[in-house]
Amino acid sequence: MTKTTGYDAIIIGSGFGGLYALHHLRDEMGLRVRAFDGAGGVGGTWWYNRYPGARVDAPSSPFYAYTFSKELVDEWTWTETQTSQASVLAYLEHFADRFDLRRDIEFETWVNDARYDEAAQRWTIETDQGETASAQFLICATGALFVANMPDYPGIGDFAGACYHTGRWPHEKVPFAGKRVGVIGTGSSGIQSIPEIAKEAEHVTVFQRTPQYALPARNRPLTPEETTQYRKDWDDLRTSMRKRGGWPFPTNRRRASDHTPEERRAVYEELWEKGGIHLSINSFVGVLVDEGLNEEVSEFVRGKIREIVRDPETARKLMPDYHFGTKRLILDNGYFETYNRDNVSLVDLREDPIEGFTPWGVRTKHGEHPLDMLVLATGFDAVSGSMLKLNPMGRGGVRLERKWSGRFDSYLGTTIAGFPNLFMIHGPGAPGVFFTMPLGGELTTAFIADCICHLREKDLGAVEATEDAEASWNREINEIADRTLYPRTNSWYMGANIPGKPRQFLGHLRGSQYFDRLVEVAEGDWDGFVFEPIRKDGASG
Ligand code: NA7
Repeated sequence: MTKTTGYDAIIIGSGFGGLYALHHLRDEMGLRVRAFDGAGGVGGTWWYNRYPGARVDAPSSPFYAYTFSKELVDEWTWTETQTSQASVLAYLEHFADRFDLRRDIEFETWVNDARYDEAAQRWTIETDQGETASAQFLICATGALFVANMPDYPGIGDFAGACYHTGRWPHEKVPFAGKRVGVIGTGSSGIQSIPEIAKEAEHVTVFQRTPQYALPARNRPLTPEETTQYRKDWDDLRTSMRKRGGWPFPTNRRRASDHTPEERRAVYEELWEKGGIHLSINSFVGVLVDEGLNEEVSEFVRGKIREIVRDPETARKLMPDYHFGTKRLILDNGYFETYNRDNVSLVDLREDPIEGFTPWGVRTKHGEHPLDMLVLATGFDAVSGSMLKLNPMGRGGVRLERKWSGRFDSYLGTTIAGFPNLFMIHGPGAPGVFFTMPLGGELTTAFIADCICHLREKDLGAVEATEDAEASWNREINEIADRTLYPRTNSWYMGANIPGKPRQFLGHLRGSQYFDRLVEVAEGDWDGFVFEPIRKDGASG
């Protein structure tokens, strides 16, 4: 019989969220904690997403980092304004070593199953290493962008060349020299990797389904003065991030109607030159709400694409036609310029769809595209995908895939009715990518920790969200999203990138308000939750 090891908490995943949860629950709370990760090292998404050109595409160095430890801020030096994947991974490795986390993480160990035992008020997991473990609490830090979306083109397996998904990139360097490379997908991963691949490959053919807005990242080295300054101001910056949706600096409160079209144009120009996400968050109030204003910014970016791309036919194919900012905003390093190279061509899949694959290339409606290598930059089954891959079994033997067959219900984005003592970090209904994720993970963990303390102090065995709380949470996040232009676009925020996935806004757009709410619930009467006493017949605790 397999031996089952008992813990207070089991954490699945060792990315930003899982590593912090392990540190906090183990070192700050003194719980017995074990973490499991299928990967060979820490990093989560950053362990897998190693494609050429991979960088943080949100407010980056030094803010895409843990905020809680001033010592950590002081001892780690970021080198560029837009952090590379290698730097993020090195940082997470440093974090794991600094807080001695690796000894409690089992790498290369997939959690194949997780079941709740109602009598024991505990979760039991089984791994692909034949191990079983149980714990009162199951913390799912399984990643918002983890399950790779593999395009289901019939016959794709007929292609005989190498084929890589950007989210599952090999650890060894992939040589492109002398190769004809096809890239399917123009989200962040495609747009970041295409310029890098084009520098080396003989030819790159980009297969584009949706043209995208991308803003120049204007990546540059961080100066020693900037580093000294942010370290000095860290406490204030941290407070500011918490108050401003994860972004530390005040954003402009200008109203578009107070300015002439020429003045507005000058603002867009200035922010375009500044680079990064400024054009999106710092131009005028309401860019993601007001359709007319959004169209003005959209047209400004289209104009920039027309200016950059020399071939008018290629520029035409690159014109985005959705509302600016309603798909994940992309920060690029020479993406549009890449189309001026002789070795890059663009296939617009809307006019020229893929019809089949041969051992030596792709066949579209209008022609053959001989290829040696395929890069699938086709994204992820985002936010809900990793939880459904785990597919835990909750109360009454109900699997999550049954519960979530029509809608990804959660309460506060962290708990699910019918799944007692289970917590998610960045689950559906949480801000996730709409708030700087490392800080979001810290704040979510604080809520989970408060909940665990409450159970311990009151001698309770289990906590569970109610279905009513889930229903009102669902209404609340949709009401917020419906006031914006986001739901009008087919994006992974809406689940629209995966055939058959229920359509639902998967995030919470007001991160600061969301974290206020978590504090309110924890400091109040745990509104929306029911607690069970420790069952005398069980083995909780
Ligand atoms: P994204 O942003 O989901 O982009 C995936 C891209 O792949 C996007 O252009 C998709 O087109 C395209 N796609 C997906 N499936 C297909 C098929 N079947 N055929 C053709 N094209 C397809 O994923 P990324 O990895 O780039 O970025 C994910 C996040 O990681 C990003 O937001 C950052 O936060 C980091 P679509 O637009 O759906 O028409």
